[in-house]
Amino acid sequence: MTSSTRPHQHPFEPYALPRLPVEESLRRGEEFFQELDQRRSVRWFSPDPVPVEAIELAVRAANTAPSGAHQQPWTFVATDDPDLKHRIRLAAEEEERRFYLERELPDWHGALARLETDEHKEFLDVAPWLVVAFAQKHTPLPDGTLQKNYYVSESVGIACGLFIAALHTMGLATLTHTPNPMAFLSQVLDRPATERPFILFPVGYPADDCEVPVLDRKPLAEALTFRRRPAPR
Ligand code: IYR
Repeated sequence: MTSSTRPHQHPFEPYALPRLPVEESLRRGEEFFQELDQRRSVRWFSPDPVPVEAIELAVRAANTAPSGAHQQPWTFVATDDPDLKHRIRLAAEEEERRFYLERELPDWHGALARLETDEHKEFLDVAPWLVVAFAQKHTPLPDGTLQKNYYVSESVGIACGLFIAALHTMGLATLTHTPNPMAFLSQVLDRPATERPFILFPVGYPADDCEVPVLDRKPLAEALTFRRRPAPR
């Protein structure tokens, strides 16, 4: 059966990608990888403004993510309001104080030591934008009922990855910040109970004196294992 005679319940349309010559395809892959390999998570931001269009473009990129049953279970809430940012900082620091100072955290302390993070989250005031990705476990439908969404974390995680990549390609830095617990973000940003905060992204240019910890990426041989069919003899 060819695509044109395949019966459909829902409208379909033809789709093709340009068939790149192999060398061109690999060249683009190399270029894309080299670009992404320059990305680092940043905790020291410049207060310089970032145009709202950059945030819109990054969310347009995120919004192309594949999602379970195409339910697109994300909302991105962006604020450049200094008062809102400060309320978020104060609430995040309160959670983080509990995390760093009050809980028993031997495992965490070991895992996080290299990052030298602490309960102070100045970047939440300094970065010109805070963007919070919310995950919708359910989506309210126009008839007032709730649609159950599938693979919500996977879908929103992929969308966040595209968001991060889009920011990077625009020369902008971010941090995947997850104050724990972060339910306060629903209150401060006035979001419905059908969605939960997923990741808080400060967005801006790196500060002039920004530093990042020296870290290695996992070697390809550890990140990728092939099980290929044996070469013919
Ligand atoms: N939420 C804390 C702790 C923290 C946790 C992980 I996992 C990190 O990669 C970094 C920090 C904080 O933001 O400081």
